Amino acid sequence: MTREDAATIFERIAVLLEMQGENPFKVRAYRTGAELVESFSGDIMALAAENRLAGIKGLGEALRDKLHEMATTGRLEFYEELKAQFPDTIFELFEVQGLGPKKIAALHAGLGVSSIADLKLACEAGTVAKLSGFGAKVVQKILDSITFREQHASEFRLDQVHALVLDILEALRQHPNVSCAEVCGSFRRGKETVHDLDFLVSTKQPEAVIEHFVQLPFVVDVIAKGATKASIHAPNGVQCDLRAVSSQEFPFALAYFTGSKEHNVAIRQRALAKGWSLNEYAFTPVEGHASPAAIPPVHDEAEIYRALDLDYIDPELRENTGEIDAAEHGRLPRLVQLENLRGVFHNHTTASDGGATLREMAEAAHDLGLQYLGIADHSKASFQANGLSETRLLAQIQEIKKLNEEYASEGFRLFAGNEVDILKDGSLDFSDEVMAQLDYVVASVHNVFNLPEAEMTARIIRAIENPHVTMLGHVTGRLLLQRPAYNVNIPAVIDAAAATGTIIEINASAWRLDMDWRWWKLAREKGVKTSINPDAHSTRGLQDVIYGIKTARKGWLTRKDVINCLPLGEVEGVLQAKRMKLGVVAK
Ligand code: DGT
Ligand code: CA
Ligand code: CA
Ligand code: ZN
Repeated sequence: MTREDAATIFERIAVLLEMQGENPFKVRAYRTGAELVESFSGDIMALAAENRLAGIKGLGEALRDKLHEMATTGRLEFYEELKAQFPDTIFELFEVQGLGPKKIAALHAGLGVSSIADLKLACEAGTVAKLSGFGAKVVQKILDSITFREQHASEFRLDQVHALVLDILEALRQHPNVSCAEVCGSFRRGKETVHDLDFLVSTKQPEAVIEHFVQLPFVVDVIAKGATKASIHAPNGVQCDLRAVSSQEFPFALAYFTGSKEHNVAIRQRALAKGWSLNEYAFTPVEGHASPAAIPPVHDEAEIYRALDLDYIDPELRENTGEIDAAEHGRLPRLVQLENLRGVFHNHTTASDGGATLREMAEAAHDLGLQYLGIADHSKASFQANGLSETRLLAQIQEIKKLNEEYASEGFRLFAGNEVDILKDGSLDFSDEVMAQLDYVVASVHNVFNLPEAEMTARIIRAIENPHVTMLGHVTGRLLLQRPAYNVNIPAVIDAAAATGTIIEINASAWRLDMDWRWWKLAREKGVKTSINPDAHSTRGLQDVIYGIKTARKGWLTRKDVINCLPLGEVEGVLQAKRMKLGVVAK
């Protein structure tokens, strides 16, 4: 059993116990256990198998025994028995907005609702609205959430496919007959969600490679299989297509299957203008063309672009939104890369709703090679996330100062910040006096999502106008495939950020990727900077920056646009710049 499986089981136990009205401390223990198992820095399942878990903080005896059982037997009797009291589909209900354990328990006990399908019928029949604690408004919210999910039923977030992509590429590359293997399609273009995954190999023995692919251990079923292509389903339901081509065809197929379709259409037009037709296999002279240009040899994708008098276009830019013109005139941006990041802001610790302590987070960041870590736990209005009071925040600042004395000799630094709630009227959850003591502030909306656009926009702009608000957190509040963005006028927010020198984050959680890549070209033109923020709630969460990098690249951003590419020694000035500009600290 993998650590992810074990963590999921702990999380589900917490949910089921909560539904049964178990004592909150017991529920919390399983939830903390799940976080811990996910983010533990050693091989926790191996330790569990050997009964060597004693002394790990946050893991009591009951959970240690359960982990041991899972690591040695591959199952957990306690969970099996608990689960047997509910239908398997019960967990879907937790993905519906507005439903928590108490409401789900009431629906289950009162109406026998145990799946999203049941819930939809019960809402439509009017029986849910009659349950105590529900009402017409709640029912409407549930129905909206179900509709939104249905509209996105065949999409996957990056966190749902990322590991699978790496596993498949490795399995393909290990095959002796494969010379090159790549992932293409929307995944290669760094889209925030994908419908299916498209793989490509070059080989002289396509049939052997196709056979290998359809027999990979995680293949659930084979949708189609031919001599040079096949499609399968992976365990989470995502479809994976594979095509096999020769090495001469590979660059053409790679370009073609990377798309986007719109980019391909525009590129083919350019080829036609030279007298060539372009498909997934080659350039060929257009039949009957008066004077087709000579076709140069092509060994890689870059040579296809070169043949068309274009600079190489990174896959993330291939959306036909101006990249071809920029490539023609040598004006493509040099896109930011993961290696450029020097630190990260917006991270949570056990002080609010994170799973790792300040020190654990700092050490994890340091181990990743980062020079600094910004802490941004929740503020007091986010009580459901154990947000900090003024007293606890000031104590955390002191704790950070002490740790920094220790880290100074290692060239590492913690920044004291906070993710301060933007209240309904746009005022902030901490006073200016308190915020002035922080190195920086991330301001975010966490409640009252249903305001009309003008009101929500005014609320956010009011927060932006506060000189202590260094950056704006997850600007639209969307949860990909689960909750739509709230109504907000993004161009107006961008203008306000530009006028005040407020940074807009790219929240790198695969659930958010907010602000969306489609807005960044505008933001960049207006001079707005970003910070790629993992919003980490565990040490492992720090790695979500890989998703944020994709969004930044898709938004045409360079390292100069991303403040956390700056080294320690320079980034401090950027954190203070807005306060200086707005005159609350001396220049
Ligand atoms: P998605 O929907 O997330 O799977 O998005 P893509 O872009 O991966 O779309 P997919 O899997 O249907 O096709 C992969 C690529 O193959 C696509 O980006 C461009 C290329 N392609 C597919 N069908 C066509 C087509 O009819 N015309 C052209 N020009 N290209 C196509
Ligand atoms: Ca695809
Ligand atoms: Ca496809
Ligand atoms: Zn937040």
